[in-house]
Amino acid sequence: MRIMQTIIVAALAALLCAAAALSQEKGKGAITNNKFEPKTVTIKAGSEVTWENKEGAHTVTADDGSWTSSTLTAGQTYSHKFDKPGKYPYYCTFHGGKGGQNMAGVVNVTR
Ligand SMILES: [Cu+2]
Repeated sequence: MRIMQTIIVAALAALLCAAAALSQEKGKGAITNNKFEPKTVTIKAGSEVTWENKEGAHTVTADDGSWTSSTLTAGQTYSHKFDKPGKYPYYCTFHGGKGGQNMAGVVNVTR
């Protein structure tokens, strides 16, 4: 199951089980040590990605400004649903920049 491969944080396993029970595919990302893990998350169109902030204060902000979280502190999550296939680069406004600078990642949305 491809979505399982995006999980790198054991603590999210319980959440994954809950998500797997739903018909909609979900993507997960963790925010740690001033980086997004994994840097690229691949999901199917119509799916949602949830980022969980493990430490520090960060944002998840689209390069094109079309969506953004508020400032997330440790333990907070942010979710965004992606309806159309494509590559959606994002970054942290505190530690990264547009175009993949430093603290940044990509959501790859497939059909
Ligand atoms: Cu940050």
